Amino acid sequence: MSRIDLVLLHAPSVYDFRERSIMSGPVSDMVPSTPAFEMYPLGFTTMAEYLERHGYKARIVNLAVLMLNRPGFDVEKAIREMDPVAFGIDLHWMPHAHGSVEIAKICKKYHPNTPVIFGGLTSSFFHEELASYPWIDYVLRGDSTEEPLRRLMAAIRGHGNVGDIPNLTWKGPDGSVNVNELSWVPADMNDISLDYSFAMRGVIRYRDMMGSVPFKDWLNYPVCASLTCRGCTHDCATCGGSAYSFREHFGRDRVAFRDPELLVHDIGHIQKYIPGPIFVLNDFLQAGPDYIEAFVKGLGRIGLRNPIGFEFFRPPAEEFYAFLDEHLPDYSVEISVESHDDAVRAAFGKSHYTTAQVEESIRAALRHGCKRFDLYFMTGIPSQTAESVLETGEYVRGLYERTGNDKRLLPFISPMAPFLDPGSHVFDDPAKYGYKLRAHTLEEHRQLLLEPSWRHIMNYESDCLSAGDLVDTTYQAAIDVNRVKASVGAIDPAVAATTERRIGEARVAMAKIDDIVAGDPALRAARLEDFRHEVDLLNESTVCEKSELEWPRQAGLYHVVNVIKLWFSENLAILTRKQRFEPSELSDRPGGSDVPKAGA
Ligand code: B12
Ligand code: SF4
Repeated sequence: MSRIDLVLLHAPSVYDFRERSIMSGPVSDMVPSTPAFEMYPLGFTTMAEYLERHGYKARIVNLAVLMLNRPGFDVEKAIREMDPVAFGIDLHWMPHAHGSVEIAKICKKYHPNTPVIFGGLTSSFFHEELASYPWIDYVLRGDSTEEPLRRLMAAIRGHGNVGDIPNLTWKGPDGSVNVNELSWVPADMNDISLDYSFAMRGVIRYRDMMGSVPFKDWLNYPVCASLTCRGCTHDCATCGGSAYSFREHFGRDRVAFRDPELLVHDIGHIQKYIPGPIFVLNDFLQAGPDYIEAFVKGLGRIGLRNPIGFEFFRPPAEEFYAFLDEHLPDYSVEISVESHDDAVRAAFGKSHYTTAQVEESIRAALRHGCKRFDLYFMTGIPSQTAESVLETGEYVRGLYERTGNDKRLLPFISPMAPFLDPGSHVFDDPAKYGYKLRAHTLEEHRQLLLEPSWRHIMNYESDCLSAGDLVDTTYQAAIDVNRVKASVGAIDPAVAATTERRIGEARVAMAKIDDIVAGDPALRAARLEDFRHEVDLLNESTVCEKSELEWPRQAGLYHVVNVIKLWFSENLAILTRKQRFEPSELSDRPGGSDVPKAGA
């Protein structure tokens, strides 16, 4: 049996979240994850696939999902029993600042000589601080690390010198931190593959259903993502993935697109195995008319049956929706408009469209077969006041009236939380945007994540909206939007009533936590502990019911047959030793010396 080269570990936001009383609030309500932020970056799949293509064995272990789904799951034991050549841990999103570093400590505790590699956008921003921790040996910077990672794995195997690897920050034998040039910034995304059958093969190889799923409820709601590009043409002030952030911190001055034919192929591949909705991330309209035509016609050509959803960074025009309607039987749209107020949206960095244009676009989409239109509002934006947030409910009521109370329209509101993105305009120059930062370094953010409620965890305060007002007005606006949706029949009245009750309870809990924090510090831990069970019950689906985000889906015989085919081919490969993997639960111990040659 051969040894695994790289185990990619995804940590929960806070490592020991199962033992702590933390009222995370609505921070993850708009994404499929729970507040543990258990979803791993899409890049885990592209890196693992790339390594395998070049002769290395890689495995994804989603520790966060295992901790959520198996209450008795022992993280230390699982890591102790692994024995890869190297560990890779993502710190892509800032909310993983605590969990990722704690997992690195455990890796080093049981495997002091095994290299620990970090990567992701947040790692790229805090690379020197990360590499100065004793538990982290390497940080790969930038948005495209597949090839630098391959070279690093080769160097770890003794082929090549770490000093020559682009984008690498590394610790020398004397503990010094060395920073190589950030020069690996591919102009396109064509040399990688977002292949979901890789994750499914992992399930078959390791007989481990749970360890590689993207998020907790994925088996019930198998939504898949497809990535159009890396980088962004827009420059929103609070976004750590804006044109500015990519240029200043991640070495990219042009967006890297995936060829539309390859994207169509990726989606065709998903449809073969998975019945769930497919979400096309990053607005493909950024790529221009030829790309748009090739992509949409390509989807029509493969006869796409899965529901497909698109994220747009500006409201499309009527002809475009008509074009989508002509080629796609089941499409949905989402736009983050942030605020109904044009001035607030402009302060956010989205001055390139108006509310009136958004409304026109919604009506056009609904006229042309759009199955569902999700509209996102946000609180905590530069210049946004409490009054402005509280106008949202009324605005949504009027919007429904102007669109014939169409139930396919679904607005949501949530806070910009828990953090302002590192590397965004607002993080780099908070005063200019009317913010005060409560944390600057990674270590300061790690400590904030242990605070007892999202009000205390947040790394910023706006001059226009105090932390207390942000919490209160967000909850109130969420109640208002929820009531409007129920009144037009866009959501079930029972679901709306549950949401309203939960928001009410969340408000009471937040006030109680503030009370505990303001009280005797000696009693704080015990009083929070008494409160833990209640807090845990309030931590999911606060400002809306999670299922409201879900699009319908259906598994057919076609998918079952293809999964069975995959099962047979993968097992046949194992039996004929084309690929040799240990089908144990989480034990990757090597059983012999048939380690493959590093592809260098
Ligand atoms: C698509 C997207 C999502 C998708 C994620 C899909 C997925 N599973 O990856 C969804 C919509 C679910 C999402 C959710 C969130 N997102 Co988001 N998202 C984006 C977006 C629009 C594009 C990301 C992208 O292009 N990724 C592609 C590249 C960069 O990443 P990748 O291929 O996955 O990974 C490569 C590198 O990052 C690196 N890498 C990553 N991990 C590792 C690990 C190792 C060991 C190594 C070596 C390398 C490495 O190498 C990979 C391969 O080359 C960006 C904005 C932007 N323009 O970038 C925001 C962005 C990344 N998201 C952001 C945030 C804050 C979030 C949320 C925390 C928001 C929230 N509060 O709910 C959640 C977290 C979800 C979770 N973990 O549960 C911020 C991050 C800022 C920061 N530094 O923290 C961004 C920058 C902007 C924003 N505010 O939306 N997001
Ligand atoms: S918020 Fe969206 S549109 Fe704006 S810069 Fe970030 S990724 Fe681009």
